[in-house]
Amino acid sequence: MATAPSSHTPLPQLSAPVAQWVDSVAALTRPDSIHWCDGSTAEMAALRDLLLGRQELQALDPATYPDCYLARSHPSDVARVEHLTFICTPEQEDAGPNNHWMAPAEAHAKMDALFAGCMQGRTLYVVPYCMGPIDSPYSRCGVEITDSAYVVLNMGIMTRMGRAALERIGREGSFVRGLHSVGELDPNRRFIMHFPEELSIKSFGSGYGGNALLGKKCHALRIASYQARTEGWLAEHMLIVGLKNPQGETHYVACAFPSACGKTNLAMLIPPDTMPGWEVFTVGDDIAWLHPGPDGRLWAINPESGYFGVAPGTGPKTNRNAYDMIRKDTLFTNVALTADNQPWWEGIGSGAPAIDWLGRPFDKANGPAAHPNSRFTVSAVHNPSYTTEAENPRGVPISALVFGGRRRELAPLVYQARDWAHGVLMGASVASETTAAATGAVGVVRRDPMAMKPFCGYNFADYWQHWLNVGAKLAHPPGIFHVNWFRQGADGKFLWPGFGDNLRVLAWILDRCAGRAQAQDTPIGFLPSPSDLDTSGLDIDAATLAEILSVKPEAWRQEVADIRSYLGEYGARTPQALLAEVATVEQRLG
Ligand code: GTP
Ligand code: SPV
Ligand code: MN
Repeated sequence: MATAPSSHTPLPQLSAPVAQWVDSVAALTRPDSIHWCDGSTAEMAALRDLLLGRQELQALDPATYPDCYLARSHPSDVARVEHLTFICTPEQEDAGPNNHWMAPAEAHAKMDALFAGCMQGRTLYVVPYCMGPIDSPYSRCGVEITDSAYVVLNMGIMTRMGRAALERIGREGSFVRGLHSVGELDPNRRFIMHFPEELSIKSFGSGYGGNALLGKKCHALRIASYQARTEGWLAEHMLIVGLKNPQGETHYVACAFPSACGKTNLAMLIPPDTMPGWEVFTVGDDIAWLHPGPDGRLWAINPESGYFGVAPGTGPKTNRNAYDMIRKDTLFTNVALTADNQPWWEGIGSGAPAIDWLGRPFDKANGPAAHPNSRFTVSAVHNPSYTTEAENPRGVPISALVFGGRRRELAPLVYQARDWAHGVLMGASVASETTAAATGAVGVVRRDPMAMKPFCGYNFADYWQHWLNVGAKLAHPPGIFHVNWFRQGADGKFLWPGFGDNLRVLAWILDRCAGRAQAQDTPIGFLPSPSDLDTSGLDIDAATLAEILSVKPEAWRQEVADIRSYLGEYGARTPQALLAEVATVEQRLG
């Protein structure tokens, strides 16, 4: 007879399948000791002290940044490594042209050779976690085995980590297996492998972010997107934000922007002074799991419980909520330091760097003081705009879905899809300049469909069909929109003020969903006229506003030709309905 788990039960007894897996991993990796994480405050403090003792963590000024710490990663290990990230399905076609692929047997052999004996002299941490509220039917659990105490600390902030997660695993039986070792941090012995059919992940050779915190991109996006397809839901690279208008109605919006393109900022924006009565509630800043509800609406949970946010650009004028939230209990990675031991990064708005992210005396000849992908890890409850709706097991109903990219040219400030299928094309067509969130060139425009290019765990063609199928199940689908905060003038300056002023665009979006706002019908979708946006008190001239709200037919004809050829790369699997949408836009452009 099954008995309810008690808080006195030793952790390994809560789930025999987890204990067996830990034994087999220990036999392969040969750690000196094994530590089952319970997620307690005392455990986190002990790990922090361990890292402080090893000088892998440094305390920041306790007067201005209490309980804040700096970690420096290996200089070659500062971002996701897309070229070393693989989807290992039996058939290469199922991973698709959007992924690097390796046959599962080959990938396991390669990884197991790297893992053999790799934890000698180290502690193996067993990290049980739950993605999503512990009591939500939409949440999914996993266990990460890692030899990095820094990873454990981060997972403790970013996920519901510890005993409660392991108890749920014990009840449910199934969990995602994530095996991680920092190895020697050698870029030539670094791989992030996903086995979606086995619900498992093997990651070796990196201790950074999305490569190493396996609950985040590896589980909650790559593995979850694969599961979501078979189960009828969506796992997306989206923030979730609630917006209460002055009339007191709250609507939730989910937005997919590529890495380092503004999700954290939009999720916690502060309304401009000229929009009194608006309130903003953050549900999530990076990942959304979306389910068609019995009421025909789309419902979203945030599987995470913290933020792993970009530090540069975070200042009191751009993102006051984030600036305030990272003043205590925050783990910083690869930021610079002031002479009085406070964290510093480009865009913080005060102070001066004394020590750069590599620990050298700052010299501007060496480039930015903080690494452009330096980050903060902080619990979501520290966000001034946090809402307990983030703990609602049902999630929140979504009124609008918004895609966006970072494009200095072409894409207007905002436009609306005519219907769901057109919106899926809009998502599939997202293009954006690459950023420092992944290693490689920065500022190169590439297609990043639904902001999922690095994160979709299967063939994009099948993914677009799945999006179409989900829409067909929704009696009340959200409106679909595209935004671009990043248009630049010839002088390289941004044409739109962005940040808090983005609420002006979100307000138009919600009014469109409510059937209240005007728009012009253009070949690419519905655009606001300048007078349709609330521009009171806005610092922008009429010509600039007209420019970012215009559609240039010749440039768009070229864009649509490029979209058609991009979709063609997916061959016969590309949904016909998507190609029909391309044909409609082509015809409207003439
Ligand atoms: P990931 O965590 O990598 O998925 O990124 P994200 O999408 O959450 O990006 P984030 O909000 O951290 O923004 C990345 C960078 O873009 C930061 O340097 C921001 O200051 C900057 N940024 C965000 N919103 C805006 C905006 O509206 N306008 C401009 N010009 N910059 C912005
Ligand atoms: C991203 O790159 O989209 C991130 C940071 O959110 S990481 O966790 O490193 O993936
Ligand atoms: Mn992200």
